[in-house]
Amino acid sequence: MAELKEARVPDIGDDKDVPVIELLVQPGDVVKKDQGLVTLESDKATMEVPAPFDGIVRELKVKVGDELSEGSVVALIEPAVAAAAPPPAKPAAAPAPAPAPAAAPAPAAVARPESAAPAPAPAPAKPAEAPRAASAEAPSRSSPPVSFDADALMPAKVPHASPAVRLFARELGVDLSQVTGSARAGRISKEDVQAFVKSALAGGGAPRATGGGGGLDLIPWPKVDFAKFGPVESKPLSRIQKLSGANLARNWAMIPHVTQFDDADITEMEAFRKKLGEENKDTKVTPLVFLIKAAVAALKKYPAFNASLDGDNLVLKKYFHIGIAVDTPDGLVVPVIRDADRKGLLELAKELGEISAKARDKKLTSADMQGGCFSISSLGGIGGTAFTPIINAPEVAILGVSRSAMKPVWNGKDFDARLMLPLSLSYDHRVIDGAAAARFTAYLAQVLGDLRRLLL
Ligand code: CAO
Repeated sequence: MAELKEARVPDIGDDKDVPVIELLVQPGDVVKKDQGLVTLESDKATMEVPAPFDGIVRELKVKVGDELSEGSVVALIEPAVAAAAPPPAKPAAAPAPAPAPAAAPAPAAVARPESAAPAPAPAPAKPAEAPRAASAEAPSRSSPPVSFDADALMPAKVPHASPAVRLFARELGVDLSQVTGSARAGRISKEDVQAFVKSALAGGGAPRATGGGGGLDLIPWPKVDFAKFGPVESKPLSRIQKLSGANLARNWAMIPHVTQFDDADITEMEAFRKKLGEENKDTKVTPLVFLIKAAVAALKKYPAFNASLDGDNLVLKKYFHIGIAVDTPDGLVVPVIRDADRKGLLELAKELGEISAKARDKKLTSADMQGGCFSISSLGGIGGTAFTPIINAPEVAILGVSRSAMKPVWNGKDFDARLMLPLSLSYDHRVIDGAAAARFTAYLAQVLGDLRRLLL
């Protein structure tokens, strides 16, 4: 047999110890240059390690679950010129690793970053991963293959799924090892995760909730032939609707919601807003920017609202990133305005205009929707007097805002006509109690009623 050459992991940026999730070839396979040998999957992307030249795979040096870095040897390949003879069925024994090719640097990996398309909920910080190799050490250029705990590495125990699907599953609290993949080589798709959740909700088995939540023992979803009762048209849900629907259902089912209602007297605020609008004709200043500022002030005063549950701990955030629910033709998305505490009203107004436009033009990236601390859902431009917003997990509260209206307010002697803004604060009752929520909305109303309080 001619000299075997190594196929190594090429430059994969900063990623290290990236797990192999799929073997794309077997010993004996004829491969073309750039053909994928194995698939690696980091938290950010799925990538194939390509064959550096045409040839025959004589030995695979890795197995599913191994963690590789740049330069790790993936396979021994007999180059095509030398490999004219038909390949043996299986190599009898693993040949010793051939010396590294002198020239021929490995070609760049074909990185397939997963879709950065809008996802409705911010990603959790860094949840638990699927079982990984017991040893984190990647084979170096000269080291022999590292041995791993076979039990932790049984291929069946390492679910094949892209980073986006893993993230989606994590957000739903689904344990991927319980999901059967329907795509190529048993790979798990988003649809598989959705089907798993649907079946679980219909009584077919509960998704294992991260943090130990029990499953819902619900009766099956009613199956009705609607066409029996009149003409119907079936329209598929948009991708955003499916994603946000799954998030909303999870959040509604798993978070004990309570909604606190209050009214803020924004008569003076409105006069100031109008003045600001006249002075800054090219920036649309809506009540929402004042709400963002007031929410930041309330979050500073009541830090439990600027927090997330992490098991038995409450993670209190020292930053103020505010999610804004934006209605788009394809469904609801929640881009995040970062460091809202450091921005003035006009800067917030400008940014709000930009993210709303970006959302409606479908240009939001997943990064634009991550890291939120607290969300605001404003239906004030449309109407309504109150509603119950659903908390955007892992946040613990969300402020709903309805349309302001002139109302008679008793001043002790007479009724005054005041512009009142309805506030609806939904909160996670595991973290926040009713008294704290009432204080929070009362303080919000105070700030909105007298913006000088923002200076305190
Ligand atoms: N009371 C009275 N008027 C209000 C108001 C309120 N609370 N909030 C906004 N308005 C007015 C604005 O001043 C604006 O008036 P002009 O056109 O005369 O200036 C008009 O209503 C429209 O405002 P807007 O909706 O364009 O702007 P916004 O900053 O208030 O909101 C955005 C921006 C992106 C949040 C909003 O467009 C949106 O998408 N809202 C829907 C959010 C949603 O769907 N939430 C539900 C989630 S749960 O399913």
